[in-house]
Amino acid sequence: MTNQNLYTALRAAFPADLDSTAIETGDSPVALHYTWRDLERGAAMLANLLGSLALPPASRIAVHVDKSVEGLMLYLAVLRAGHVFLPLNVAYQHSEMAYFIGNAEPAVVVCGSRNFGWISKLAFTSGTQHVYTLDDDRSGTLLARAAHHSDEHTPAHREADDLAAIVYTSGTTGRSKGAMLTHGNLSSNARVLKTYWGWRSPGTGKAAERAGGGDVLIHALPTFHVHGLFVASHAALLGGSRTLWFNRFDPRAIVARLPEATVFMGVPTMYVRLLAEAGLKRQACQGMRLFISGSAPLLAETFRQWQERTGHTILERYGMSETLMLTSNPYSPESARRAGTVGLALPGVGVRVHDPKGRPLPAGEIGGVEVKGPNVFKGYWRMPEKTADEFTTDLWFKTGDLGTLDDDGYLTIVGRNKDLIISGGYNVYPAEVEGYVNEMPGVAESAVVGVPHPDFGEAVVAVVVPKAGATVDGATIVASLKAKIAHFKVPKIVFVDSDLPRNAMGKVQKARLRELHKTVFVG
Ligand code: MLC
Ligand code: AMP
Repeated sequence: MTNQNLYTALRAAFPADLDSTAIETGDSPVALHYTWRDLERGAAMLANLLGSLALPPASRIAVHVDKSVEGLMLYLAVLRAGHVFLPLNVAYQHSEMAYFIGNAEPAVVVCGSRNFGWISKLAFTSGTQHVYTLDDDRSGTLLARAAHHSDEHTPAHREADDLAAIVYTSGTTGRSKGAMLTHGNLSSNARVLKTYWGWRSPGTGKAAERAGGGDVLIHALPTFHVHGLFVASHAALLGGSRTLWFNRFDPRAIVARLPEATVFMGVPTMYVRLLAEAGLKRQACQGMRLFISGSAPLLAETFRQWQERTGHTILERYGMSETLMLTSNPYSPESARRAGTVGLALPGVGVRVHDPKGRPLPAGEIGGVEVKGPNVFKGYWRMPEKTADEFTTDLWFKTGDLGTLDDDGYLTIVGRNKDLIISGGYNVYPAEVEGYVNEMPGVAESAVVGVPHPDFGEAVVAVVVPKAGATVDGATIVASLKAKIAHFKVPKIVFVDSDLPRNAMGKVQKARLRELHKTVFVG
């Protein structure tokens, strides 16, 4: 049987000239050039280090590090060694990490050296045997240990159905769920996107030179979520393309490098911030062939402004951690990309819209978006009941998004039937934040909602009701929350009120709160 390990597919796409540049760093003090051979050797050494630990197959390797090329090599090494990559947003703090480590029981944890004290304590207490550090300046114990290992490694044999990664997505009720993604999920989606988005491999010889060489991707997304880790990295690796790599998103630095690139992927907030740069002009984008947006709704206004300023039409696509990419606006012709829609079902992916009773809805009607395909995950880690709840009886996955299909098959996402806020591409579950606010002294109850924000699309705000006789102060609540949870989840404003609007059943009317506060950021 052929080895279905995703690494073997990615490695097969490396260009023949292994000494050509695979990744050039855009924001390190000095530009670093990583060749394809460097990626291959670095990942081999790390895979051999993991091999030396004699871990059981499919051990979870939890990674809470700042973005770096070595972090990407670690991802490749985990695939190669046949273990399961578990990326964690570096903004997560103690209580969030305690849950992830307790739930996933990783065999290895890799964290930044500044977080080693508290994370190693959590990990060792939960039974993890190995904790390494990795910083974004190529320092840390992980690389020091890996340096003693061979730079040759044969990828572990894996079937398409074997686990490659677990990506935690927050739960509407209760705790986060780990979406289990297989080698087959990741490689099928990567192959489809490579073809659908017309990825250009560098190739060799005169024909390739005439065609202008291969794609150059600007990678400025975080690598702890599916957009940056899978969609962007796999596209470049499978395309054998050069990457201009940014550890942080700095719009000015990116505009300065656009003339050298051909593809950019970002969340809508990134497009809004790029538009605020005076240097973003048609000329800077002359060599670009594709701008892709996803992870959150792209405003039609941003779509149009981008067309006017750059002459390019953003291609919007739609996906989820559980399903990878589901739909995309067409690559060609550009005029077929429709603002406000997320495009057509990708090849091999089924998309349908059903009413709450599970009946199919005709074009133009709004209902729950359900999907099927080789990209759809295997289930939630150790949550078989939750997994079963999220699939229909005919095994379509219920995305929790509300949408409508038009006669041409274009999907428009109009809302969500899950209580979720998407702020700058990060998901925030109100119930989780409310749980922390409600525990604070003097708080009787609270409601957390998302309201329009010019930069983040949606911003988190909270309405807090004090206990009788108590006084609470918004700024104190914000400060206490910042000590406990990832800052992107913390409300940008906390309103204090005497009660919350409720319906006849006593349920908090979040729609009314959203309406009440909808202009706080957008005047
Ligand atoms: C940062 N902050 C945010 C925020 N990002 N607040 C709300 N929402 C956000 N998205 C806050 C920080 O907590 C911090 O607060 C302050 O802003 C400055 O932090 P920063 O790190 O300097 O922010 P910045 O670099 O400006 O980050 C903005 C951003 C980032 C847009 C570059 O949010 C980002 O990379 N977003 C992309 C997320 C992503 O990749 N999503 C894909 C998910 S996968 P304080 O209080 O500390 O000052 C998915 C599936 C799919 O959805 O379809 O792709
Ligand atoms: P995540 O849990 O981080 O994988 O986020 C997935 C969610 O992001 C989806 O269920 C959608 O609600 C949202 N999403 C992703 N892409 C888009 C898009 N292009 N337009 C609107 N919402 C999107």
